[in-house]
Amino acid sequence: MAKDEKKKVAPISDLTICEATAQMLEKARREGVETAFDRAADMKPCPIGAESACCKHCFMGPCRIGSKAPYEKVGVCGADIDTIQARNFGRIVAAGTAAHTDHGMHILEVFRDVVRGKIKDYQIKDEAKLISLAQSLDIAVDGKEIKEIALELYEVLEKTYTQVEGEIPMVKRVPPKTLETWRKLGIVPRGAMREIMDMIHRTTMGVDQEYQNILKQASRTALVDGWGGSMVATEVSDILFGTPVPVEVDVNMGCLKEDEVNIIIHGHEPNLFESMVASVSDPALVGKATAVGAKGINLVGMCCSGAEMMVRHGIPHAGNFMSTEAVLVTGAVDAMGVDVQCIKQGLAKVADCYGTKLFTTNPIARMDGVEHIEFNDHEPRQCTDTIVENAIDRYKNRNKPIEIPQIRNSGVHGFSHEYINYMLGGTFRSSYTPLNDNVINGRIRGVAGVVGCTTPRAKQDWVHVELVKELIKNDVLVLQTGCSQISLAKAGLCTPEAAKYAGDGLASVCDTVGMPPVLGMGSCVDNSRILIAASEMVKTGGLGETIADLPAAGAAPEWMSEKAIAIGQYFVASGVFTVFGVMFPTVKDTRFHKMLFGGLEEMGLGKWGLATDPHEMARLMIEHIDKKRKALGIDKARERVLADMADRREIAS
Ligand code: NFS
Ligand code: SF4
Repeated sequence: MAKDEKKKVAPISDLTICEATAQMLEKARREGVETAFDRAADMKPCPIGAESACCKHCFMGPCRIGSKAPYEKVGVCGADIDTIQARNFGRIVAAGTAAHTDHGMHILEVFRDVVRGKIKDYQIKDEAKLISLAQSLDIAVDGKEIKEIALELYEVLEKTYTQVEGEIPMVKRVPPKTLETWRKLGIVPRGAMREIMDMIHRTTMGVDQEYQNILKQASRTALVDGWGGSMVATEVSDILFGTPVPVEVDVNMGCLKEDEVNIIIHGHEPNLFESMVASVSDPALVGKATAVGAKGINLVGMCCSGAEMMVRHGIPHAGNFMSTEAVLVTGAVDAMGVDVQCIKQGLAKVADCYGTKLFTTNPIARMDGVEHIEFNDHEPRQCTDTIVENAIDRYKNRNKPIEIPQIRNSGVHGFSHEYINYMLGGTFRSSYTPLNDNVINGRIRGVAGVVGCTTPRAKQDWVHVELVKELIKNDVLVLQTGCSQISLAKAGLCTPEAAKYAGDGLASVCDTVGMPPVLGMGSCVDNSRILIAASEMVKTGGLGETIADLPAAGAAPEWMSEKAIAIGQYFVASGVFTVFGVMFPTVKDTRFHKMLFGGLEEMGLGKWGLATDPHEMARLMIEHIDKKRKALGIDKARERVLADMADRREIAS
């Protein structure tokens, strides 16, 4: 696979700040192995598509109408730029929502079959969470057996997906005033299947041609993701596999071990990974590994299921989305098992070059030329044991030189919203009051969710890290999920010691509690934990009546997935100012763009922002947080803190 000489070759230092990934990209280049970084350099994004100024919803087109003001050009059917952008946006949201809700529905089915005793390989791990979730949904629990409560909970949660009329169950957790706004706007979700079907229907040729109305449905669809599909995925996964509590864990490629059988699970649904944990702990399989000379079996995660296993069980994590090909270049990965979402087809070729055994496992996600071992929740070990056997076989026959970047970064992860409650409130009076108090007194200026992907369209990890450094320096507490969390973990900011990079106020809170200034909460579906934390802050009092009142903001600095847009839109519809990096699929100055970037806020929701530079992104977020503090009348408290600091300096001089 010699590289085409004419291809543009960017210096690796422009592509990533992840040293391990950079080292592997050098090696890949030496060995003529191509990755997404190379393909991105070779593929200029289509400028019309990038601005969402084209439509292929029927075959009188496809129509490219371009983005020239005053936007008079229309499609063959007459659709204008606002209709076309809104329809494209609605479909992106529907796709992202479908991914999260299909995942959630699958986990819920596993839960049902565990409760009914049909699946024996998993059990209910967190009964306390099961009971508190049931109570939060008004299910009576007194005098009932766990099984009975669990079945009732299943019946209620299933409505999240299948209900055709009414409101999804989790709206009970939404602050009343926020819910009132949604009701007024007619965007309370009915059920995921209904909303996604509606979204796809109304965006076909010749249906909804009013951008405001299309956007309303996009919000409704996104909300059924955040407060529906994703939230159920998180809550039920916690009940089945355990609710995260802080755990010290290592990330980066140095987690691979040259003298052990290395297995990576990469994907999104935790059940495959949970079964793999059981497989690699099986003495019979460990015996087989040692019999071929390995010291043991080393299981490592990547991407989102990896992030979930990291926060739940302290399983090491090798890297985020833009490192999934690079990690194979080590030659040390004996097998990689994948399930759904964010699995590059390019992995197949790289795995082939290094003799890594790559397996697809999910019936909806096969890959051309890649061996498929179907994962069945009723006999999960069949699949994961086979992957282990194959990995051992590959270890025995390793015939490629191995180069593992010796970089490991340790940090503390696993801050569920329940744990934040306990951590700040103490065992006996666990509540969000201390968090709110610290926001009100100005030690914590505000809260930011920094989440999302990495992409070859931005220098990997750089935008995440620069943004978060600036936020914490300005006393903004950062909550993290997904690939972003791994970027910060690699930068060493997920340790309590990282409080030294925070401003005085945030640092003092971190020191008192012993927490990092950056709290890792898990995978992308675990963004629902951030929604619940926001909801708790509103309910605790003192910070306004809706999520939109909170001094809070969100960001996905290096996003690339449709899922990220769905997440962004549910944060915006929940009232949060959400800034994306890289690019945004709209034409600036169109009515649709203005509605996303401002109009929605006037309706009582949040709004979008765009900034490619991390410092500009931080500025926008902090400005918004300060605006909210002012509206709450707590900006003066912060000035007092600054005056105290000045006083101290005076005393010192
Ligand atoms: Ni989220 Fe997870 Fe990563 Fe982006 Fe992909 S792994 S679901 S989509 S790339 S954060
Ligand atoms: Fe063109 Fe209209 Fe068909 Fe879209 S729906 S491809 S704008 S004719």
